[in-house]
Amino acid sequence: MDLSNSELKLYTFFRSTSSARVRIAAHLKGIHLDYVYVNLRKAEQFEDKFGLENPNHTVPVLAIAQTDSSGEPILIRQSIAILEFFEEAFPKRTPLLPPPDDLLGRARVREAVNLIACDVQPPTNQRILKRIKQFGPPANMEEWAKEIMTAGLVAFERLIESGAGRYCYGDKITLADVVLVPAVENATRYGFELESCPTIKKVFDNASENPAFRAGNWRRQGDTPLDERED
Ligand SMILES: N[C@@H](CCC(=O)N[C@@H](CS)C(=O)NCC(=O)O)C(=O)O
Repeated sequence: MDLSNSELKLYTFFRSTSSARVRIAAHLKGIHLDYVYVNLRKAEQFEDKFGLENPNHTVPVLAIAQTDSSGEPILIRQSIAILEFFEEAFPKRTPLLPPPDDLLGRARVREAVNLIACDVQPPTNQRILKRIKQFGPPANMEEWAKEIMTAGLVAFERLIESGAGRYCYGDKITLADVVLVPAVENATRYGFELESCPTIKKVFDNASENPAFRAGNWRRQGDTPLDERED
């Protein structure tokens, strides 16, 4: 598949951690994305128009300005599938997985990615938190989010501590860092104490200095409201 002349559009929301993964990876790889903003605070993900792009009503969605063999527009509607697609479509641009001969390293990175993407983010997604809030006491949305995010990040710390260097796996940035950083930013809003996980803290501090992570950060997006912005 030749992407050299294809426009790539990303449906994104500034505050979305799953969108941030894709924004950061695209910056790291020098892939240009045109952003289409979907305001989750206004429930735009549930509008019919967006439902046609993603029947699952979540961001991110990558749209490639080409059609597939049946003439349908090409859309990728899961962040990890988009990240893997970038790896395979642009293998030479800042690889974000260890090299193919480091099989175990690739598995290590993927297990860290999946811990966040499969075990932490889904039960703390906006639509779940809204439901918890609706249930009311004794259910407590803030506690729910803090507990799940903290437990997941403490487990993440255990997974990476022996193999980490500057980043989650050695001294090169991988998908584990790309997925971790937005998850940490989100978890600290709910009271996760970064100091309790020293390896994550080191990785987070190192990655946060990187221009691609800064550019993909939720505070610096075109749809970040002025009062939540940072330069
Ligand atoms: N597994 C999906 C998760 C996507 C997801 O849950 N995105 C959130 C924002 S981070 C969303 O769109 N939430 C809307 C909602 O909960 O209604 C992925 O990795 O793309």
